[in-house]
Amino acid sequence: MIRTTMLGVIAISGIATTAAQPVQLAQASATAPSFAALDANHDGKITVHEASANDEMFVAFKTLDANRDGELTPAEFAAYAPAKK
Ligand SMILES: [Ca+2]
Ligand SMILES: [Ca+2]
Repeated sequence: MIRTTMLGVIAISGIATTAAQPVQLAQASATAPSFAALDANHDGKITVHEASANDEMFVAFKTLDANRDGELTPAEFAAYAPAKK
């Protein structure tokens, strides 16, 4: 069966490609986003919606929003210190 053989080759090459690539995704997600990067509309504040673009930021949002107005100012954002390993 030619079809079966081809599927086998694709599966094997797929595994080889995955193994050859270094793990970079975890490294990228550990990088803290900048205030400017999160402030999508550049109004000087980060809303929950803007923070949701970054999983870690979204989780930290409630803690960082010191005055609980639903927005992060640069001063509030400055308290954000993601765990570094
Ligand atoms: Ca904004
Ligand atoms: Ca706030």
